[in-house]
Amino acid sequence: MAATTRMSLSGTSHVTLPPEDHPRYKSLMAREKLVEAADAVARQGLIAHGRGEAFDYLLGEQTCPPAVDAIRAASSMMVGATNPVISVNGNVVALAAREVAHLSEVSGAKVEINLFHRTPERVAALTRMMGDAGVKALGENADANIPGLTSERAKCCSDGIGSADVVLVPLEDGARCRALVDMGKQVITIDLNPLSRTAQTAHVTIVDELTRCLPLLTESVRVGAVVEDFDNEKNLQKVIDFISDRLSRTE
Ligand code: PTJ
Repeated sequence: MAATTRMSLSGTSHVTLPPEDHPRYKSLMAREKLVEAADAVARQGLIAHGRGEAFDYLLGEQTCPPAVDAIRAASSMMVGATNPVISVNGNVVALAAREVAHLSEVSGAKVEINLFHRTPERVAALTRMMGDAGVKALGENADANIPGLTSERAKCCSDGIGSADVVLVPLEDGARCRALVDMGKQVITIDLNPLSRTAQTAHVTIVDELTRCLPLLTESVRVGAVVEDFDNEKNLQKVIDFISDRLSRTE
């Protein structure tokens, strides 16, 4: 099937979309979603997405066995939390607003728009997008700061991240992840790069693609998985071994 000119995802313009039988259809449509949400996604987010794509190639675009273990550990942490919060940024909302909404519903976690490149316009746009997915997200009335960070990226809500015991921060910047850990939060991240500072700093790092991982995490929360002996450092090493094995077998 050839590429077609079709109505854009938002229905506001015509764009050339990949044919549905294109081998990279899912990946190309993810790019399309980010481009469509251009006002809400930071330009830097497009670069971050490209880095993620490269790591996903190395993983074979699949949820690897260590990621399955990390998903179970993360869900156990969320189930045991008193005040869990899902922190979302531009990329996360553009790619997975519905999946976040579902996880929030099943886990009881609040959702907070929490941005690195924060502007009132972006927070408002992302709040609307989460609203369209059925979630009343926190973030617009940020009244607290994440200690150790300066400027707009420090802002958060006292009834959200400020008072959370467990925070899920997909696609997070390393300094902000470190600041959340230093606040005493239990931090879960989803990050395709097992070598990133965020991956190395969080308590549970799920090395998997966001949209592939969220439904698995939601299901694991639903069944109430209990994991008591998770070692993030060892798990990351297993991911690196998984990638190395794949690469050494590639002809
Ligand atoms: O919307 P804002 O203003 O909060 O900004 C968001 C970005 C993503 C720009 C900001 O948080 C940032 O700069 O992030 P980093 O430091 O580039 O880290 C993003 C990490 O997410 C990188 O390690 C990528 O490999 C990874 N990543 C990118 N896309 C995906 C991903 N991990 C999982 N699934 C993805 N789809």
